Amino acid sequence: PDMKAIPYRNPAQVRRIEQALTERILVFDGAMGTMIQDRRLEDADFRGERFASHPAPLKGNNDLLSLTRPDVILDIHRAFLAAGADLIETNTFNATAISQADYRTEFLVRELNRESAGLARAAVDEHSATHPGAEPYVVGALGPTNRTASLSPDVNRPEYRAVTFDQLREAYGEAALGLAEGGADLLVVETVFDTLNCKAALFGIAETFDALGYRLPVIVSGTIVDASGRTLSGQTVEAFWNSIRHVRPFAVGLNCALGATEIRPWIQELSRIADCPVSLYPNAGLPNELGEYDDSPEHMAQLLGQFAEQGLLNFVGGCCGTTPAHIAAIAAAVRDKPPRQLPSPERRCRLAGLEPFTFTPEINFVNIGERTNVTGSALFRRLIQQDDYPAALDVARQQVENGAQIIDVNMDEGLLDGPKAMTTFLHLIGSEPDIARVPVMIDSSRWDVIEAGLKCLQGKGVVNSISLKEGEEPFVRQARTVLRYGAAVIVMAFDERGQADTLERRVAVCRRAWKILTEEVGFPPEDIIFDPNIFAIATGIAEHNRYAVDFIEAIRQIKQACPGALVSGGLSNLSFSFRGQDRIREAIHSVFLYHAIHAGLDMAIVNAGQLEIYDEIDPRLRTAVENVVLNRTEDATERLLELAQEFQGGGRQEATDGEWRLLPVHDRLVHALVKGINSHVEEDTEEARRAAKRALDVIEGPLMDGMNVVGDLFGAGRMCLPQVVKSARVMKQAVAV
Ligand code: THG
Repeated sequence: PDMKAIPYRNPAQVRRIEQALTERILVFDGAMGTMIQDRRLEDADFRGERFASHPAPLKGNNDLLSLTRPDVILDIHRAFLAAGADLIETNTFNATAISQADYRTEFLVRELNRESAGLARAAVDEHSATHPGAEPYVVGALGPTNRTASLSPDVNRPEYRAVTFDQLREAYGEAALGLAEGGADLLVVETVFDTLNCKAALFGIAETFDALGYRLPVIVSGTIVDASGRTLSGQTVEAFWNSIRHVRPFAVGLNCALGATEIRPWIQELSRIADCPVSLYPNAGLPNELGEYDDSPEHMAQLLGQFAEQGLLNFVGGCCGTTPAHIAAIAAAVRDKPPRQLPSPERRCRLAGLEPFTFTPEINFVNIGERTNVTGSALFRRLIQQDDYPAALDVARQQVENGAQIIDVNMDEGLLDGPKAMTTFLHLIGSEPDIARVPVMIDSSRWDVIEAGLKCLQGKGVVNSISLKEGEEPFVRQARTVLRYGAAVIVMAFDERGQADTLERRVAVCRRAWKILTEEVGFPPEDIIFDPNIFAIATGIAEHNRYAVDFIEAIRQIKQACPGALVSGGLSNLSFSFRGQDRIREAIHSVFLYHAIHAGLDMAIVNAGQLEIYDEIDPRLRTAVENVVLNRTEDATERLLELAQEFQGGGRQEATDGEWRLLPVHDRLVHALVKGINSHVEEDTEEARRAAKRALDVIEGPLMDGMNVVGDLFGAGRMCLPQVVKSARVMKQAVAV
């Protein structure tokens, strides 16, 4: 079930925290890691007696100190409580099976979390006993692990991942269980550098709450790593928020990486959009050459005090390099400042790739690229069957270049291993920032393929589709799962009796699905997208003549009957009877869209490169098509067939290589490096080499020039890490030549 459906373990305590948040800014503690470092502990401290003969080095396994030097951890908690922290974090930043594997201590994970929560609990209870009226809380810390689910650690194998969604989900579930058992009051998934890791964490935590029968408030805290304002895996702040808001976190925030100075624009952004409390605990500045943090308590307190003044904060604290002195100064600086007021953003379908995509009223129609579909494109099918993934990726890239705002991916071909093909393709897309920019629609009639796809999406995508075809039970189960993965969903107008093909059935089936989703599952209405079936018209069968008009009228009625929901359709289905006659097909699509958008159609799966403008269709053709689409005359189909003879063969070409191919070779190489395009790099490099005296001149000339541009753009925040990784891949290829 949806997280909200499970009760809090301690509802009265949660209400007290919520009340406090309306009155003041709550203060987090400072850094655990750098405080431990200052104690200069030796391997023997980490081992204690219990792990004296452990077969691997243990120095640096800070989380283990909760078992072997609990006195050190307790002292740090006490110091932060004395400094005025309202919330202290457990010493569990690396206490997941994935991170503990470095020390071969995975078997300790549950105990580490339980004991660390217990230590923090003891410190908090001791503090409350001596400070009447104070009620500090224990926040169970869940770090990012040392692996990333959306990026390949190997530039030569962009489809490879060092960790899977399921491994992360299990590891976080186990850690959360230990934290809950040890008495944590809240949890924080922190220092999120890869939102897919975070989504897996939130999934695993939700499963643990299911098993426990209660939940704890969960805070999610991301980390922005560079001047481009993106996470390590390339998402913007708003895309990050869109990708995790399905769990309705208790608070969302930023921590680590940057100091308060550099983080200002990004916390402003988050504060503007998040409809839950906002937290911030930055480092004490950026690390210096020695890896130390230099911002003084006064400096940090002054800046964070300003942020508070501007109404940006609900929680504040410190990350790496912050000491009890920093926390005391910060607590003093925010003490009398009012907490941030929560905004009430409009309810909208908010998706994300690396960038956010919101269905706003200003966007009256959204293109979903249909070409990355093995059943819908002979070319794409051949490329996937032949394992030519680079060329298959170009199909996706072209869709985006041609204006697709979302891309539909379908691997439903009998001879393919669907889950594997979906996973490989989505991993590859993940390494292409100019494609991964947009949200993905996972198109399959197989649930295992859909679920495999969901495990690859860092952003917020769309499941295409679920329906009442097999009855309510699987429908509800699948909808709950989609919600837990954090995707929007297309619901086909399909029930136990089959596909709805009349106006009445289309509306009735959607209305029934809508009631189940909103009342039983708790699915946000704005994330429900109905597809009332676009069927082929002009087939010669009289019953098919009403399909388009009925669809258009169904849009109006569905939007009335299901407030908040969106409507979509697979546009190219409509013109199947004119296969091969692209000009006619485009005219049919364009006329249909003109009327359907007017009736409220929000989006459609289309060939993004082939959308004719309504006003530019030859008027004779347009009238003939309109008669067919709107079913205005008995002989409309025949008339159009006649006209088709005349207009046939006028389809337009899809875009090919850009004009950059006409540039001199130096500029082509620079362009390829900056854009991360490897399609011509080998021949261009060879051409440059032939013109140069030595191969080294090519490296020191055009290639370094290109990388310098990349460096400048990155420094200026105009490129993000995944783009730079692509440039590096092209560079490597060129140097190899
Ligand atoms: N609703 C939803 N999802 C869908 C559909 C829908 N997904 C699949 C499909 N219908 C939408 N996608 C396409 C993709 C391509 C074509 C039609 C629908 C198409 N392809 C050319 C053809 O068959 O003539 C292929 C030509 C080629 O090989 O290049 O028309 O309705 N929710």
